Amino acid sequence: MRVLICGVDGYLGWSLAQYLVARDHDVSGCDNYSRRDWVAEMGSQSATPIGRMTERLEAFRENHGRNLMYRRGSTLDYNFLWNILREFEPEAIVHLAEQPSAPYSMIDVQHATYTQNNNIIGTLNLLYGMKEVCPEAHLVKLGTMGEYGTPNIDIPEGYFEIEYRGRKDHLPFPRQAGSWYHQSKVHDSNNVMMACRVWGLRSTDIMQGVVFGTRINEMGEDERLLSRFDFDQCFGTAINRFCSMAVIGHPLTPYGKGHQKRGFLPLRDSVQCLTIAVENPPEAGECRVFNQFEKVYDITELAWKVKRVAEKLGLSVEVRHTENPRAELEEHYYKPDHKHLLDLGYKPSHEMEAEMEIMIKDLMKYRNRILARADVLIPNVQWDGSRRKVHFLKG
Ligand code: USQ
Repeated sequence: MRVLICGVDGYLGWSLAQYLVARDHDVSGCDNYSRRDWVAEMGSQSATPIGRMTERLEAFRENHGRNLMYRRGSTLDYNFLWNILREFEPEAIVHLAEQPSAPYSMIDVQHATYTQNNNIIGTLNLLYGMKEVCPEAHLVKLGTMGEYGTPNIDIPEGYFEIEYRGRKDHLPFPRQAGSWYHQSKVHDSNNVMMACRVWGLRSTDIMQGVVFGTRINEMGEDERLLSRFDFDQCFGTAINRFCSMAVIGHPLTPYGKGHQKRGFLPLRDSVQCLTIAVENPPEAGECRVFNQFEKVYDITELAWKVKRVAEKLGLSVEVRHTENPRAELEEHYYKPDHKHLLDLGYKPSHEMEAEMEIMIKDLMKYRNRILARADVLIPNVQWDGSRRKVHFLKG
């Protein structure tokens, strides 16, 4: 299948390109390197060294025996998008080209409007481009589990049956995001749903949980094929941050009471699930929703798992709760469904601890790169708009 990945230079995009090509798909990609700029703006860098795109493409060709067709450009540039859709004639488009950080979107009004403009307009351009150039293609759009928030009832996959004043319907489940970033994905979901309903496009909206991990098997031993791995307060996700902290002897930082629950999945499962979605397109006009995660965990439980695994590897690790910079429930009910991908053949790859062990061993090689930017680990982006560094909590 011909697959176009928008955002191919990112954490998921670069990994997915390799996973797809190993399964004999023709892969093309575009990116404008925003992720590199955002992380630099946070004063940080990827723990894994990331080469220039020309070096990455060369390594890709040498190791996978095929070219990754690449164009530099932004989804905000409609002419650019229109032209690459014409050039690549994709049968599936995986849209990962968005600003993915909740804290980054909460820094101030400029970062909030930047995030919503980038994400919502980029997606709208893509929907228009598909309508004009390749209306039969399948859009695999990366959303987030965070669109649903943390309601006090079970969360279905996108839609639910509702009875109201004696009548029944099948309707989108309410979305209650907790950051301008997550809210941008809610707006995207609404726009994608409308494009399917009104223009007959086909789409899979992926409500993805928190991803962690340093590698997928297809990267082999060539360091140039590794994906980026961020650990700063904005672009590092919880387990990735905890593992980075463990390798440099920094305390692990569950926020507040630390009983926030989220769905998590390793990088290798994320690319497996996205590929399953690509290979099983929905009917024209359908906007299908998949909840994509392996299992729900409590944040403190994860910090203690990282501590146990790291200590087995000879590291000495402390878990210390900090003030919570976010406005979120710290103890709550959380029971989302995640059946559709399992029904299509998703097989979770590893136990959590085994994946953490791989990560910590990988990160020990890059310990100095994390140490050099250790000051980005403690957050100072507060949900109330202030920029006060959080303190460790007592006891
Ligand atoms: N957390 C801590 N300590 C830390 C870092 C995070 O307790 O040092 C907590 C956060 O407060 C939050 C949870 O861990 O309750 C998850 O935080 P995160 O930074 O790992 O993930 P989040 O901000 O929710 O966003 C990430 C990705 C985003 C994706 C989302 C999926 O950055 O792109 O959409 O995970 S989900 O969380 O299911 O919405």
